[in-house]
Amino acid sequence: MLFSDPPMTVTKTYLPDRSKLDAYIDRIYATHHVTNYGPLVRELEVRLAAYLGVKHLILVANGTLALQLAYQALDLCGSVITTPFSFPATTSTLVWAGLDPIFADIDEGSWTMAVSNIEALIRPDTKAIVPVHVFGNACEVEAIKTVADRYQLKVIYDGAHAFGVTHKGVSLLNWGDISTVSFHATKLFHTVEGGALITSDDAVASHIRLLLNFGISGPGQVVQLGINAKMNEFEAAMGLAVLDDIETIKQAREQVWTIYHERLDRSVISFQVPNSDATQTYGYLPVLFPSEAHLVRVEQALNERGVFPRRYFYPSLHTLPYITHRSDMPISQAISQRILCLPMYVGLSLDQVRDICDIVNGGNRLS
Ligand code: T4K
Repeated sequence: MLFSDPPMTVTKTYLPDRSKLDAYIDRIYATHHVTNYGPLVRELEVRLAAYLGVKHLILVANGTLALQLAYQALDLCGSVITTPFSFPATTSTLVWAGLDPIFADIDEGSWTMAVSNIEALIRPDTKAIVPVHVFGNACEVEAIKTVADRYQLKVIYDGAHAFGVTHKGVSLLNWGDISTVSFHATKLFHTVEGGALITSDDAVASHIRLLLNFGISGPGQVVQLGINAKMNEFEAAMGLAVLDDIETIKQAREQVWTIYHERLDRSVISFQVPNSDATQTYGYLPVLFPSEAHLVRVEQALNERGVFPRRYFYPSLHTLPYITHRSDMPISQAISQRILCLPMYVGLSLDQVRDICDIVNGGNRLS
């Protein structure tokens, strides 16, 4: 049975071939243009927009700033309906912006926001819905649009995990007034740190471009409030080199994903129920255990063999100390306590994946 040294973690950053990365970095050395919307950032924006099939893709320094700029660009105030099952950034950015997060509990199978919970939570001051395509699983985008249109609410999708997902054949990131993505080092596609905002609205796109650069429209022209959220050229160089390899990355991850799905015992664990109208990302490998005690036993057994999965997303966000609008979220609470994300990255051998599956499957026998 496997013992992994060095330890096997939930993910491992993909690093492209050094010579390919160097070819992009040589261009930075040739011009000394290292930041402030340089040629590599521009090139990456064009290539990513084409690859993903979206109209405007605006690169920023990280996925958290992408959310903050989205709320600012849509001039949000008051309360916002969001999901309790996500990474803290989904909620913390709302609180940071002075918005009041109102949680709508998730669906038991898809782990995304249950649309049937939204309407009852809408207050006179509610301005938007912020759902998450959690682990890349597409939300019920059509039903969310119906509710949002009925109450004239904006929709901002936190698509941090939704790189490359299509819904009914078109990019999932085209849904909502704005979608955001994270290009953090732990993601399937990354720029070390980074993120992007995606929108089809020309005016919103122009507004975001001003917001991310101090509100400066040209020399001596500060036309609005802004902040520094720029991606730099070295991050773009990494992004361009990773994008060159994206099909290889996806294929390698799909192989790992397939072994997990074939080998894990569904009488021990269950998987997230995928949106049947959408494609997979192969970004994460979350599994749901029957109880937290069972999860902890398996996690310990994996740790003893040098394998370190991660409890994304725990705790449920409605329990965070800075939440003032308290409510019970029984499904998110129960699910967040029972999910473990197993190792999923390029370079993981298929034998290692099989060994991890055997340890997880043996969880019933662990005490
Ligand atoms: N919305 C959602 C739904 C999100 O999930 C996130 C971020 C955001 C918004 C905000 O986007 P960003 O502002 O981060 O762009 C990670 C990431 O930091 C975070 O981006 C991500 N979601 C979250 C789900 O996971 P940690 O705390 O798990 O990172 P860490 O350092 O423990 O790394 C996990 C494993 O990855 C390590 O055990 C080894 C490997 N690793 C990590 C790093 C940093 C590498 O191989 N190389 C590395 O450089 O948060």
